[in-house]
Amino acid sequence: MADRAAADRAASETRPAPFRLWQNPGWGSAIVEAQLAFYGMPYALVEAGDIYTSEPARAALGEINPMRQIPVLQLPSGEMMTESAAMTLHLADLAGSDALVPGPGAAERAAFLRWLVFLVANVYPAVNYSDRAEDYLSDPAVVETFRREVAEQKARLWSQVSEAVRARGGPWMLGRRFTALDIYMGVMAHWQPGRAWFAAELPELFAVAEAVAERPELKAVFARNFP
Ligand SMILES: N[C@@H](CCC(=O)N[C@@H](CS)C(=O)NCC(=O)O)C(=O)O
Repeated sequence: MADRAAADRAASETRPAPFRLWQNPGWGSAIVEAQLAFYGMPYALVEAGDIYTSEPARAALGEINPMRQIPVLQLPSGEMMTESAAMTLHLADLAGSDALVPGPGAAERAAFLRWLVFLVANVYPAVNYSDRAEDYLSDPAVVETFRREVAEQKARLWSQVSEAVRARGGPWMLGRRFTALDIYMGVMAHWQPGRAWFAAELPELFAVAEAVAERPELKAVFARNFP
């Protein structure tokens, strides 16, 4: 709780904050919040509300993101940005740092880009389709079958990620180098099919998720998002 209070204070003390992040604790916005904290960039948190169940919350979010998804990040220029992978690359540029995003000359660069896009283009949609199958289908009779099959596909996708991580030998997603991919893993391992599944089925990925939440620069953000 002390960690959580410290994170809340850190986020709200600087007014006006250069960055504003529309978020809900534990959702995909945590991936971006962790990076803002990592770089020491002052930010304010805006609660998006339960956009799964509340139409007013969805409508309000729709004003700034037609996808009605979080994260949404307001940049110091006032520009609104969506898409966590784009934010990941842009924040590294703004920070002038390769601490989370291997630079063009780095040996890990190609793999970093590959798996960043894989996570947001393949795994993340499978999360949305299985969590919210009923919103994507007009025929209620097929919802459960669709949900189950997408969940199976998601498990296969995670297995692919896991094989790549195992081949690199750990302790992080890309081997010895810590990157923003580890932050993605630390957040996404909290989602369905759940931490017990990751621990039992894909221990390499679970180990990354456990370790990232313990990193001193990220501990407060993870404690706030996953109390
Ligand atoms: N491609 C987007 C995906 C964002 C996303 O799907 N966010 C989820 C929350 S974790 C969401 O807002 N879902 C609500 C919806 O899709 O209706 C990203 O990487 O930022």
